[in-house]
Amino acid sequence: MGIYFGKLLDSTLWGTKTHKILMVGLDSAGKTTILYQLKLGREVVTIPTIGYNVETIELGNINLSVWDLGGWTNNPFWIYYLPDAVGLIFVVDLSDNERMHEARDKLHAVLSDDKNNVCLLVLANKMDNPEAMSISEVTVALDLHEVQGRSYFVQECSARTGQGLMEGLKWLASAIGQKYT
Ligand SMILES: Nc1nc2c(ncn2[C@@H]2O[C@H](COP(=O)(O)OP(=O)(O)OP(=O)(O)O)[C@@H](O)[C@H]2O)c(=O)[nH]1
Ligand SMILES: [Mg+2]
Repeated sequence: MGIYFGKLLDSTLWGTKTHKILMVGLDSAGKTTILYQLKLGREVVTIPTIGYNVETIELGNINLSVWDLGGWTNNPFWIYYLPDAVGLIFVVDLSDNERMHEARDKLHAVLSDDKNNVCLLVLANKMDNPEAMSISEVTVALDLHEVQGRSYFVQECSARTGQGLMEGLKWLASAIGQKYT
């Protein structure tokens, strides 16, 4: 919390607020495609992310600094990025039925390492895929009813077309605004 307010003060002095958001999920869920669809407004060709990508997304007078962590490893690298984050985006591939339990385990592992109860946006990606699960199915599969003590929201989206991404991000910016002002 102290680190957060220090950063908030720095950014407020310059007229805009910059909030650090951590984006995690299994490999190939679509995190990097989401990041650049948000930044550039178009689909980009990606390669698996080793390490992270970071971009600043401007939403009115709020800047979201979105950190996209490569999902290829089982190492809990998120622990290094969580302490000064104020929001978490968990990306799940709606068409990856087989690895839904793995996605569930990763989500709950990240949440249990988060000591600040940051706001959680679940981006249920690849809704354009004909095999995509529904929101209610993914809510059950990820055991989201077990999430307690934090605001969360599930947004269906497609990083391919951009559908749903801004709605999700606006919810996150608003939830962060309510929590920290
Ligand atoms: N159909 C469909 N494919 C998508 C969508 N978003 C991403 N993809 C595809 O999914 C694959 C993986 O996307 P990435 O964005 O690289 O996935 P990632 O989560 O960053 O993966 P790592 O960097 O390995 O953690 C790519 O072939 C994308 O084109 C989507 O909304 N719909
Ligand atoms: Mg990536």
